[in-house]
Amino acid sequence: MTLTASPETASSTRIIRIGSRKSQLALVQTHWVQAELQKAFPNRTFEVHTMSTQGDKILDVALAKIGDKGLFTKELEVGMLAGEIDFAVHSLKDLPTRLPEGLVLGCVTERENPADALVVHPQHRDKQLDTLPAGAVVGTSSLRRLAQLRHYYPHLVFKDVRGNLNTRLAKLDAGEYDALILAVAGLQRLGMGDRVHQVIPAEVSLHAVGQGALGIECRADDEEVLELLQALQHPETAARCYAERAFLRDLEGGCQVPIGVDTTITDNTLTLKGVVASLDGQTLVKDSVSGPVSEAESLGTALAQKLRQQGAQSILDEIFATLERG
Ligand code: DPM
Repeated sequence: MTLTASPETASSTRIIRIGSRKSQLALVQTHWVQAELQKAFPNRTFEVHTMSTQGDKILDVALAKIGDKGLFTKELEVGMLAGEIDFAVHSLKDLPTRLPEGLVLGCVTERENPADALVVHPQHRDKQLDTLPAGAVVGTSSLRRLAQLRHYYPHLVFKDVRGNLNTRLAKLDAGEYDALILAVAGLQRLGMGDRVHQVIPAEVSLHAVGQGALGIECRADDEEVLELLQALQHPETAARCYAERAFLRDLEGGCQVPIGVDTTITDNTLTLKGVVASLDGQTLVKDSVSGPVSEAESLGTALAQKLRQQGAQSILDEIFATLERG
Protein backbone atom coordinates (compact mmCIF):
# COMPACT_ATOMS: atom_id res chain seq x y z
CA MET A 1 0.00 0.00 0.00
CA THR A 2 1.27 3.45 -0.86
CA LEU A 3 0.14 6.52 1.01
CA THR A 4 0.16 8.89 -1.92
CA ALA A 5 -2.96 10.60 -3.20
CA SER A 6 -5.74 8.12 -3.89
CA PRO A 7 -9.21 9.01 -5.12
CA GLU A 8 -10.80 8.32 -1.73
CA THR A 9 -8.40 10.25 0.44
CA ALA A 10 -6.37 13.23 -0.67
CA SER A 11 -8.27 16.13 -2.20
CA SER A 12 -11.53 14.24 -1.90
CA THR A 13 -13.29 17.58 -1.62
CA ARG A 14 -12.62 18.23 -5.28
CA ILE A 15 -15.86 18.25 -7.23
CA ILE A 16 -15.52 16.29 -10.45
CA ARG A 17 -17.23 17.95 -13.40
CA ILE A 18 -18.48 15.67 -16.17
CA GLY A 19 -19.01 17.13 -19.63
CA SER A 20 -21.78 15.91 -21.91
CA ARG A 21 -23.60 16.83 -25.07
CA LYS A 22 -27.22 17.79 -24.52
CA SER A 23 -28.87 15.15 -26.69
CA GLN A 24 -31.13 12.67 -24.97
CA LEU A 25 -28.80 9.77 -25.77
CA ALA A 26 -25.72 11.67 -24.53
CA LEU A 27 -27.47 12.55 -21.28
CA VAL A 28 -28.63 8.99 -20.65
CA GLN A 29 -25.05 7.80 -21.15
CA THR A 30 -23.54 10.53 -18.99
CA HIS A 31 -26.00 9.98 -16.15
CA TRP A 32 -25.20 6.27 -16.26
CA VAL A 33 -21.49 7.08 -15.91
CA GLN A 34 -22.22 9.52 -13.08
CA ALA A 35 -24.31 6.90 -11.22
CA GLU A 36 -21.67 4.18 -11.64
CA LEU A 37 -18.92 6.46 -10.33
CA GLN A 38 -21.11 7.56 -7.46
CA LYS A 39 -21.62 3.89 -6.53
CA ALA A 40 -17.88 3.22 -6.69
CA PHE A 41 -16.95 6.41 -4.82
CA PRO A 42 -19.87 7.31 -2.51
CA ASN A 43 -17.95 10.12 -0.81
CA ARG A 44 -17.16 12.04 -3.96
CA THR A 45 -19.25 14.60 -5.81
CA PHE A 46 -19.82 14.28 -9.56
CA GLU A 47 -21.61 17.07 -11.42
CA VAL A 48 -22.86 17.01 -15.02
CA HIS A 49 -22.25 20.04 -17.25
CA THR A 50 -23.80 20.09 -20.72
CA MET A 51 -22.49 21.75 -23.88
CA SER A 52 -23.68 21.94 -27.48
CA THR A 53 -21.28 20.69 -30.13
CA GLN A 54 -21.02 21.60 -33.81
CA GLY A 55 -22.69 18.32 -34.73
CA ASP A 56 -25.73 19.27 -32.65
CA LYS A 57 -26.07 22.63 -34.39
CA ILE A 58 -25.63 21.68 -38.04
CA LEU A 59 -28.66 19.55 -38.76
CA ASP A 60 -29.47 20.27 -42.38
CA VAL A 61 -26.24 19.17 -44.08
CA ALA A 62 -25.42 15.53 -44.82
CA LEU A 63 -23.00 14.33 -42.14
CA ALA A 64 -20.53 12.98 -44.64
CA LYS A 65 -20.27 16.36 -46.33
CA ILE A 66 -19.47 18.22 -43.14
CA GLY A 67 -16.55 15.88 -43.16
CA ASP A 68 -14.88 17.16 -40.04
CA LYS A 69 -13.47 14.80 -37.49
CA GLY A 70 -14.49 15.56 -33.96
CA LEU A 71 -17.80 17.11 -34.89
CA PHE A 72 -19.41 15.87 -31.70
CA THR A 73 -16.42 16.21 -29.40
CA LYS A 74 -14.53 19.44 -30.07
CA GLU A 75 -16.39 21.85 -27.75
CA LEU A 76 -16.10 19.34 -24.91
CA GLU A 77 -12.38 19.00 -25.56
CA VAL A 78 -11.88 22.75 -25.47
CA GLY A 79 -13.80 22.83 -22.17
CA MET A 80 -11.57 20.12 -20.74
CA LEU A 81 -8.34 21.81 -21.73
CA ALA A 82 -9.65 25.07 -20.25
CA GLY A 83 -10.42 23.26 -16.97
CA GLU A 84 -14.18 23.90 -17.14
CA ILE A 85 -14.92 20.20 -17.09
CA ASP A 86 -12.77 17.27 -15.92
CA PHE A 87 -13.81 14.55 -18.33
CA ALA A 88 -16.23 14.01 -21.18
CA VAL A 89 -18.45 11.02 -21.95
CA HIS A 90 -18.71 10.13 -25.63
CA SER A 91 -20.17 7.36 -27.74
CA LEU A 92 -16.78 5.89 -28.52
CA LYS A 93 -17.58 5.74 -32.21
CA ASP A 94 -17.90 9.53 -32.30
CA LEU A 95 -14.48 10.07 -30.71
CA PRO A 96 -11.74 10.65 -33.29
CA THR A 97 -8.87 8.17 -33.23
CA ARG A 98 -6.35 10.99 -32.75
CA LEU A 99 -7.00 13.13 -29.68
CA PRO A 100 -5.79 16.69 -29.12
CA GLU A 101 -2.46 17.12 -27.34
CA GLY A 102 -3.00 16.85 -23.59
CA LEU A 103 -6.08 14.61 -23.74
CA VAL A 104 -6.35 10.82 -23.52
CA LEU A 105 -8.92 8.05 -23.63
CA GLY A 106 -9.26 7.49 -19.87
CA CYS A 107 -11.43 4.38 -20.04
CA VAL A 108 -13.75 2.32 -22.23
CA THR A 109 -16.96 0.98 -20.70
CA GLU A 110 -18.55 -2.41 -21.29
CA ARG A 111 -19.92 -2.66 -24.79
CA GLU A 112 -23.56 -3.28 -25.58
CA ASN A 113 -24.52 -5.11 -28.76
CA PRO A 114 -22.34 -3.29 -31.34
CA ALA A 115 -24.43 -4.31 -34.37
CA ASP A 116 -26.67 -2.20 -36.56
CA ALA A 117 -30.40 -2.71 -36.62
CA LEU A 118 -33.07 -2.59 -39.29
CA VAL A 119 -36.05 -0.56 -38.08
CA VAL A 120 -39.13 -0.70 -40.33
CA HIS A 121 -42.29 1.23 -41.04
CA PRO A 122 -45.26 -0.76 -39.63
CA GLN A 123 -46.36 -1.70 -43.18
CA HIS A 124 -43.18 -3.79 -43.54
CA ARG A 125 -43.63 -5.59 -40.24
CA ASP A 126 -43.42 -8.96 -42.01
CA LYS A 127 -40.25 -8.06 -43.97
CA GLN A 128 -36.51 -8.39 -43.37
CA LEU A 129 -33.59 -6.86 -45.29
CA ASP A 130 -33.79 -9.82 -47.66
CA THR A 131 -37.46 -9.30 -48.44
CA LEU A 132 -37.93 -5.51 -48.56
CA PRO A 133 -39.37 -4.70 -52.00
CA ALA A 134 -37.31 -3.11 -54.79
CA GLY A 135 -37.32 0.68 -54.46
CA ALA A 136 -37.93 0.63 -50.69
CA VAL A 137 -36.41 3.79 -49.20
CA VAL A 138 -33.88 3.12 -46.44
CA GLY A 139 -32.75 6.06 -44.32
CA THR A 140 -29.15 6.34 -43.15
CA SER A 141 -26.49 9.02 -43.27
CA SER A 142 -23.70 6.55 -42.62
CA LEU A 143 -21.49 5.90 -45.65
CA ARG A 144 -20.43 2.67 -43.98
CA ARG A 145 -24.00 1.35 -43.77
CA LEU A 146 -24.86 2.67 -47.22
CA ALA A 147 -21.90 1.10 -49.00
CA GLN A 148 -22.18 -2.33 -47.41
CA LEU A 149 -25.94 -2.61 -47.76
CA ARG A 150 -25.83 -1.40 -51.37
CA HIS A 151 -23.46 -4.26 -52.10
CA TYR A 152 -25.94 -6.93 -51.00
CA TYR A 153 -29.21 -5.10 -51.73
CA PRO A 154 -28.67 -3.00 -54.88
CA HIS A 155 -32.44 -2.79 -55.42
CA LEU A 156 -32.98 -0.70 -52.28
CA VAL A 157 -32.88 3.11 -52.38
CA PHE A 158 -30.77 4.85 -49.75
CA LYS A 159 -31.69 8.32 -48.52
CA ASP A 160 -29.96 10.62 -46.08
CA VAL A 161 -31.60 11.16 -42.68
CA ARG A 162 -30.49 13.47 -39.87
CA GLY A 163 -31.70 14.47 -36.46
CA ASN A 164 -31.92 12.63 -33.15
CA LEU A 165 -33.48 9.21 -32.79
CA ASN A 166 -36.97 10.49 -32.05
CA THR A 167 -36.92 12.78 -35.09
CA ARG A 168 -35.76 9.92 -37.31
CA LEU A 169 -38.34 7.48 -36.00
CA ALA A 170 -41.08 10.11 -36.48
CA LYS A 171 -40.00 10.55 -40.13
CA LEU A 172 -40.10 6.77 -40.59
CA ASP A 173 -43.53 6.41 -39.05
CA ALA A 174 -44.82 9.34 -41.13
CA GLY A 175 -43.92 7.35 -44.25
CA GLU A 176 -40.91 9.38 -45.42
CA TYR A 177 -38.86 6.18 -45.30
CA ASP A 178 -39.69 2.48 -45.48
CA ALA A 179 -36.92 1.57 -43.07
CA LEU A 180 -34.01 3.03 -41.12
CA ILE A 181 -30.65 1.61 -40.12
CA LEU A 182 -29.70 2.53 -36.55
CA ALA A 183 -27.34 1.21 -33.93
CA VAL A 184 -28.90 -1.43 -31.67
CA ALA A 185 -27.06 0.11 -28.69
CA GLY A 186 -28.52 3.60 -29.08
CA LEU A 187 -32.08 2.28 -29.34
CA GLN A 188 -31.58 0.08 -26.30
CA ARG A 189 -30.09 2.83 -24.17
CA LEU A 190 -33.08 5.05 -24.95
CA GLY A 191 -35.51 2.32 -23.96
CA MET A 192 -36.56 1.76 -27.58
CA GLY A 193 -35.10 -1.72 -28.01
CA ASP A 194 -38.51 -2.89 -29.18
CA ARG A 195 -37.97 -0.95 -32.43
CA VAL A 196 -35.09 -3.27 -33.36
CA HIS A 197 -36.77 -5.29 -36.12
CA GLN A 198 -33.71 -7.21 -37.32
CA VAL A 199 -30.17 -7.25 -35.97
CA ILE A 200 -28.04 -6.97 -39.09
CA PRO A 201 -25.54 -9.84 -39.17
CA ALA A 202 -21.81 -9.12 -39.46
CA GLU A 203 -21.76 -11.06 -42.75
CA VAL A 204 -23.90 -8.29 -44.28
CA SER A 205 -22.65 -5.18 -42.50
CA LEU A 206 -19.72 -4.68 -40.17
CA HIS A 207 -20.32 -2.11 -37.43
CA ALA A 208 -18.46 1.14 -36.83
CA VAL A 209 -15.23 1.27 -34.86
CA GLY A 210 -16.09 1.59 -31.15
CA GLN A 211 -19.82 1.17 -31.72
CA GLY A 212 -21.80 0.24 -28.61
CA ALA A 213 -19.13 1.33 -26.10
CA LEU A 214 -18.66 4.61 -24.26
CA GLY A 215 -15.28 6.30 -24.27
CA ILE A 216 -14.34 8.72 -21.53
CA GLU A 217 -11.82 11.38 -22.46
CA CYS A 218 -9.85 13.29 -19.86
CA ARG A 219 -6.68 15.35 -19.39
CA ALA A 220 -3.53 13.25 -19.71
CA ASP A 221 -2.02 14.75 -16.56
CA ASP A 222 -5.07 14.44 -14.30
CA GLU A 223 -4.02 11.38 -12.32
CA GLU A 224 -6.85 11.65 -9.87
CA VAL A 225 -9.48 11.46 -12.62
CA LEU A 226 -7.56 8.75 -14.49
CA GLU A 227 -7.63 6.63 -11.35
CA LEU A 228 -11.34 7.20 -10.74
CA LEU A 229 -12.10 6.20 -14.33
CA GLN A 230 -10.40 2.83 -13.87
CA ALA A 231 -13.56 1.80 -11.97
CA LEU A 232 -15.43 1.87 -15.30
CA GLN A 233 -12.78 0.36 -17.54
CA HIS A 234 -13.93 -2.93 -19.12
CA PRO A 235 -10.71 -4.66 -20.21
CA GLU A 236 -12.23 -6.92 -22.86
CA THR A 237 -14.18 -4.11 -24.53
CA ALA A 238 -11.14 -1.87 -24.25
CA ALA A 239 -8.86 -4.38 -26.01
CA ARG A 240 -11.38 -4.85 -28.81
CA CYS A 241 -11.82 -1.11 -29.24
CA TYR A 242 -8.05 -0.41 -29.10
CA ALA A 243 -7.62 -2.86 -31.99
CA GLU A 244 -10.51 -1.27 -33.93
CA ARG A 245 -9.25 2.27 -33.32
CA ALA A 246 -5.69 1.39 -34.34
CA PHE A 247 -7.10 -0.05 -37.58
CA LEU A 248 -9.08 3.12 -38.34
CA ARG A 249 -6.24 5.43 -37.28
CA ASP A 250 -3.85 3.67 -39.62
CA LEU A 251 -6.27 4.05 -42.52
CA GLU A 252 -6.58 7.77 -41.68
CA GLY A 253 -10.32 7.39 -41.68
CA GLY A 254 -12.45 9.95 -39.88
CA CYS A 255 -15.77 8.85 -38.48
CA GLN A 256 -17.46 9.38 -41.85
CA VAL A 257 -15.81 6.81 -44.08
CA PRO A 258 -17.12 3.43 -45.19
CA ILE A 259 -14.99 1.39 -42.83
CA GLY A 260 -16.49 -1.37 -40.68
CA VAL A 261 -15.18 -3.85 -38.13
CA ASP A 262 -16.11 -6.81 -35.98
CA THR A 263 -14.01 -8.17 -33.12
CA THR A 264 -14.18 -11.23 -30.93
CA ILE A 265 -12.00 -12.55 -28.12
CA THR A 266 -11.74 -16.29 -27.50
CA ASP A 267 -9.13 -17.84 -25.20
CA ASN A 268 -7.04 -14.68 -25.11
CA THR A 269 -6.97 -14.50 -28.91
CA LEU A 270 -8.42 -11.42 -30.50
CA THR A 271 -9.85 -11.65 -34.01
CA LEU A 272 -10.45 -8.41 -35.86
CA LYS A 273 -12.40 -8.35 -39.13
CA GLY A 274 -12.44 -5.19 -41.19
CA VAL A 275 -13.91 -3.83 -44.39
CA VAL A 276 -13.26 -0.81 -46.58
CA ALA A 277 -16.10 -0.31 -49.05
CA SER A 278 -16.53 1.82 -52.15
CA LEU A 279 -19.55 4.15 -52.04
CA ASP A 280 -21.34 2.42 -54.89
CA GLY A 281 -21.11 -0.83 -52.95
CA GLN A 282 -19.30 -2.51 -55.85
CA THR A 283 -16.02 -3.17 -54.10
CA LEU A 284 -15.63 -4.50 -50.57
CA VAL A 285 -12.08 -5.08 -49.39
CA LYS A 286 -12.49 -7.39 -46.41
CA ASP A 287 -10.10 -9.49 -44.35
CA SER A 288 -9.22 -10.42 -40.77
CA VAL A 289 -6.30 -10.90 -38.40
CA SER A 290 -5.92 -12.83 -35.14
CA GLY A 291 -3.39 -12.68 -32.34
CA PRO A 292 -2.86 -12.21 -28.60
CA VAL A 293 -5.20 -9.75 -26.86
CA SER A 294 -2.13 -8.02 -25.44
CA GLU A 295 -1.19 -6.97 -28.97
CA ALA A 296 -4.56 -5.40 -29.79
CA GLU A 297 -3.19 -2.23 -31.34
CA SER A 298 -0.61 -3.98 -33.52
CA LEU A 299 -3.37 -6.25 -34.80
CA GLY A 300 -5.32 -3.19 -35.88
CA THR A 301 -2.33 -1.79 -37.73
CA ALA A 302 -1.60 -5.18 -39.32
CA LEU A 303 -5.15 -5.42 -40.66
CA ALA A 304 -4.94 -1.90 -42.10
CA GLN A 305 -1.78 -2.88 -43.96
CA LYS A 306 -3.36 -6.09 -45.19
CA LEU A 307 -6.38 -4.25 -46.61
CA ARG A 308 -4.19 -1.57 -48.15
CA GLN A 309 -2.32 -4.27 -50.07
CA GLN A 310 -5.69 -5.40 -51.39
CA GLY A 311 -6.67 -1.98 -52.75
CA ALA A 312 -8.27 -0.21 -49.79
CA GLN A 313 -6.19 2.94 -50.21
CA SER A 314 -7.44 3.72 -53.69
CA ILE A 315 -11.05 3.32 -52.50
CA LEU A 316 -10.38 5.78 -49.68
CA ASP A 317 -8.55 8.25 -51.92
CA GLU A 318 -11.48 8.25 -54.31
CA ILE A 319 -13.95 8.86 -51.48
CA PHE A 320 -11.93 11.74 -50.04
CA ALA A 321 -11.77 13.32 -53.50
CA THR A 322 -15.55 12.91 -53.97
CA LEU A 323 -16.30 14.47 -50.58
CA GLU A 324 -13.99 17.39 -51.32
CA ARG A 325 -15.72 18.09 -54.60
CA GLY A 326 -18.86 18.15 -52.40
C1 DPM B 1 -21.06 7.85 -36.41
C2 DPM B 1 -21.91 7.33 -37.39
C3 DPM B 1 -23.22 7.51 -36.92
C4 DPM B 1 -23.13 8.15 -35.66
C5 DPM B 1 -21.45 6.72 -38.69
C6 DPM B 1 -21.53 5.20 -38.72
C7 DPM B 1 -24.46 7.12 -37.64
C8 DPM B 1 -24.95 8.20 -38.56
C9 DPM B 1 -26.23 7.86 -39.22
C10 DPM B 1 -19.61 7.90 -36.43
N1 DPM B 1 -21.81 8.36 -35.39
O1 DPM B 1 -21.99 4.51 -37.81
O2 DPM B 1 -21.11 4.63 -39.76
O3 DPM B 1 -26.64 6.69 -39.34
O4 DPM B 1 -26.89 8.79 -39.68
C11 DPM B 1 -24.23 7.73 -33.41
C12 DPM B 1 -25.20 6.80 -32.92
C13 DPM B 1 -24.69 6.30 -31.71
C14 DPM B 1 -23.48 6.94 -31.46
C15 DPM B 1 -26.50 6.47 -33.56
C16 DPM B 1 -26.46 5.34 -34.57
C17 DPM B 1 -25.32 5.30 -30.76
C18 DPM B 1 -24.61 3.95 -30.77
C19 DPM B 1 -23.26 3.91 -30.07
C20 DPM B 1 -24.24 8.55 -34.71
N2 DPM B 1 -23.25 7.82 -32.49
O5 DPM B 1 -25.41 4.92 -35.04
O6 DPM B 1 -27.56 4.86 -34.91
O7 DPM B 1 -23.10 4.51 -28.99
O8 DPM B 1 -22.37 3.26 -30.60
